[in-house]
Amino acid sequence: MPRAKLVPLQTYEELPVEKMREAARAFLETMRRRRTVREFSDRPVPRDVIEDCLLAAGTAPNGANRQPWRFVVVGDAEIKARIRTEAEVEEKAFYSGKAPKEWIDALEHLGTDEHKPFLERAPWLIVIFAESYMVMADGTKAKNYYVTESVGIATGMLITALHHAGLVTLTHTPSPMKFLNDLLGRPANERPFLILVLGYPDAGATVPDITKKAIEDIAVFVE
Ligand code: IYR
Repeated sequence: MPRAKLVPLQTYEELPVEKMREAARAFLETMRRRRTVREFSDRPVPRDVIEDCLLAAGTAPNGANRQPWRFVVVGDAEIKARIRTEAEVEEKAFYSGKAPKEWIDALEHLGTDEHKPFLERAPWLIVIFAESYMVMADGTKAKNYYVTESVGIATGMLITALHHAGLVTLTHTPSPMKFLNDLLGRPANERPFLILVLGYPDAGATVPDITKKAIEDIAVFVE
């Protein structure tokens, strides 16, 4: 059995408890300013910023360090338009009968509908794929582990990185999303996970009047 090669942990930085408190609180305030935005400006966002945010996402903990994600970053106007067209076909079906009434009712306060102009207007769409398995050089398949969890964590870190960089995002999940494989030429081992729309908010952008749960409603401490 090959033994693991372990090296000293050199990157960890401890904070004195007071600084820890300050850091936790400051980050909470930063995160509380994050809002999902549906009205995007068409102002360009430099590619190198996206690359750094993707590298930050790529530091995510994940199953067996397989890093089972693939980010397809679409800035091409024609491809964005095709994604919009196909997504709106799915969304129209969703909103006009496919989705159960209970689901439609749950979305009502968000003001969403089948029109997705942001898919064309935002400067970038990051189409996130989850690699269900790896294909080795000889064509054999190798299983990946905790794929959904891993890609979910990386996506959360990407959203956080983009927010930290002063950009806004929208997590968009047309259902079904299989058309994204064909449109973007992705192989069968990659499953579309979600579309992350990113850019600047449009002038006068509005957001739903919603709040986040309190600590006692999201956590239980067992001490
Ligand atoms: N995919 C649809 C519906 C939708 C579903 C959920 I759950 C949301 O939180 C928001 C929207 C759409 O994009 O409109």
